[in-house]
Amino acid sequence: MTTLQALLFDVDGTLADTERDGHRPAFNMAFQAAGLDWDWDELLYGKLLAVTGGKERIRYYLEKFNTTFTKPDNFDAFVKSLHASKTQFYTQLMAEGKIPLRAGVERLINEARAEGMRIAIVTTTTPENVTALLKSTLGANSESWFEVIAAGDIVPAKKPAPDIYLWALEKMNLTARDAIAFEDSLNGIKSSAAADLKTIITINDYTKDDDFSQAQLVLDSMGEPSNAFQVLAGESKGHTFLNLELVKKVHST
Ligand code: XBP
Ligand code: MG
Repeated sequence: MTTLQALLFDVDGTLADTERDGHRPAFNMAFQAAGLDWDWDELLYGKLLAVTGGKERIRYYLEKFNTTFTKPDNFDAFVKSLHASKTQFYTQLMAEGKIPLRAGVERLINEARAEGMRIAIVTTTTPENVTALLKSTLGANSESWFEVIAAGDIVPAKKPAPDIYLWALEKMNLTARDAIAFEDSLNGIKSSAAADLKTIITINDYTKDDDFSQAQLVLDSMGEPSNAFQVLAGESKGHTFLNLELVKKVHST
């Protein structure tokens, strides 16, 4: 049996519910600032989440949901600048500290650090967004707790491709058997499973109906000692919240 050496955390939806109240409003603020009348409401945003990556999502919106928009000649530059503006609005929103970490996330990260477990971030979001979220929730130096921050355009093929997980594993000099992934979405589990990683899912409103049959354990949240998780699939082995002991048990099954 291989010993668990590292925890690989997705960000959006897993560490915090950033999509509905962070990314979505930031996109809308950028659209408004650019004089565009586009408005991504909660329902539409759920459909747009089929595509990961903000620039990719803007293109997908125009291909599938706003087909009458006349694209400017310099379309690539237009998307890039619109997305850069969205990143600015998003990091401002994070700095205001309105988005907390999900239940159990800080506790599990602290436990992992106390035990000397290696931790990393593996996400499709822009690196600045990760920095902003970590600073506002875990403190100014928290970014340094993570050995690798694999984010954004580091690999051209974003989740559901396995590339970002494979990149992080290579950087850490680990094989998939040495680590476990934490995800919240179909694109996330597709990516981690294709990288051969065992995966624990914590669902959210946008992902609760996704197919998580490739996951080892599916929970409504990581839970807390005073606030038990709900097990949606897999075995919680007598535990009522996700701690390192349960993570290790899941990894070894
Ligand atoms: C989240 C994403 C990201 C964010 C937007 O993926 O798909 O694209 O929605 O961020 P994950 P950017 O759950 O893997 O973190 O606009 O910076 O791309
Ligand atoms: Mg996610």
